[in-house]
Amino acid sequence: MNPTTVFDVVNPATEEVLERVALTSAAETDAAIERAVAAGRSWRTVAPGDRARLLRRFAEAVDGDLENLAQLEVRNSGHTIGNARWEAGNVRDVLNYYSAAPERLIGQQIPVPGGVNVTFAEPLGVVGVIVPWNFPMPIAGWGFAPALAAGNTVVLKPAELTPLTAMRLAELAREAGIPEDVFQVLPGKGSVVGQRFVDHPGVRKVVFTGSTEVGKQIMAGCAARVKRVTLELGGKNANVVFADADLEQAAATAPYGVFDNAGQDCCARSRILVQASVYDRFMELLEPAVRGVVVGNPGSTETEMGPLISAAHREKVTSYVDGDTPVAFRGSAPEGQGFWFPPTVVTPSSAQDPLATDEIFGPIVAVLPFETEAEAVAMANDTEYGLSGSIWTSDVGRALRVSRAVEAGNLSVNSHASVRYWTPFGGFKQSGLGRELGPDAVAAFTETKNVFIAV
Ligand code: TAP
Repeated sequence: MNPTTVFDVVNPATEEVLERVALTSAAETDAAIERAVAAGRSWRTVAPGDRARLLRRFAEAVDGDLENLAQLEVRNSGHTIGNARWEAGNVRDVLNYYSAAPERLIGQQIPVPGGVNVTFAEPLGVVGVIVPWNFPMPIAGWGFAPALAAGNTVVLKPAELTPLTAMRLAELAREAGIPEDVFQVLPGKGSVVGQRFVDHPGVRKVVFTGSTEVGKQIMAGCAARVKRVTLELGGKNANVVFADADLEQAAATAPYGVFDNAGQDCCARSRILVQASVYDRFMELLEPAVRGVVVGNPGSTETEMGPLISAAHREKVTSYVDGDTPVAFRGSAPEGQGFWFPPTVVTPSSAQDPLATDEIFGPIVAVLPFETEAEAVAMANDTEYGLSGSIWTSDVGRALRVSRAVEAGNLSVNSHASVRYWTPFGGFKQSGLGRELGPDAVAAFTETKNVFIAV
């Protein structure tokens, strides 16, 4: 096979080639988009109850294949089996949640003089979903489930490195009875397939998750065609620990707030801001928690952290830690085959250090002290990102004050969880545009049409 038309999908824990996947060309992408346009003419007319039933059947098919999908993600992405099972379950749950939408695409009757005025929630047409490698299944589902529910057809590009679960999801959709051209998965390069989603006039909306840099290019490309866009981009999220917090709990959970998925998470709490009066005690408690993170075979249920996604990505992460880096302490990581990197805690002397400002997207966390609540808020906001964050305190008033003052889309108090499919997810500032999940996500996949009938 021609090496420019296939991609070797690699297991990041073993470096073994899992599969050779054919890369979709620009011409094949255009043909798929045109088939999606044609399929949309009938998909939008499917009776709401039937569309809902098809989405529920798709959810059942995912549920029936859950263990297979999870094991596939362990091999393709190096996710721990516990996380991968949650991720496949999340696709099922999101499909079930949005299967209620087709029968609730309710418009308004607005009183006007001279006639009757009604509004309709119309589908946009073809939606292009561009998915990164860090959460291949959930991020795909957050795009395709509400889009399909609203009567759109979907073309989806998984990341080149991690296409396998998305390809399986396309098979499951077909088994569930969703017509082939209504939901198409096109493995390939961002610069080819993703770029055609942006440039092809048949695609009416692009949903992109990935780096802020590529997100800006996509937004510019979509602007040229007034194409709708939802962007979920990077983060440099703060975990703010006040002196009045339950310090044992804050320190015990901080590693999971940042090292989950080996730190390859736009919601990773990669800055821990600690009130100066408890800084030393917090670091004493954090050290055993970090050294205790179980790093290794992602297929084992004991494992808490797997490898990084690729050799190139490990090189990027490694570039942040050299002989001069103020490393406080590190956990362990296996030697030999696999793209391993140990959980690492650094203590930069300045909040402007790249360790404290860059989205490293790996298991490195910067700990910084602060004196007052106002300083904590200023430090948390001293970034162009604004995706998520945590606030640890026992004072409810402070929890609410700081939650309102931090410029981020998803905050957790005495918790690090950012994602629940019932609630909106998205970023402030350069972390994105628009919201996914929650009750309002379907509105992002419809146009409001106003119709006046003279009587
Ligand atoms: P990106 O380059 O942003 O890739 C994300 C997705 O966009 C992939 O499917 C990619 O395809 C596609 N893409 C790339 N260039 C494109 C273009 N010109 N037009 C349309 N689609 C395009 O991210 P990455 O290279 O995977 O990771 C780089 C950095 O981005 C990471 O280190 C991290 O900082 C950040 N990142 C953030 C997130 C989230 S959730 N915010 C997720 C992943 C990465 P290919 O697979 O072919 O590249």
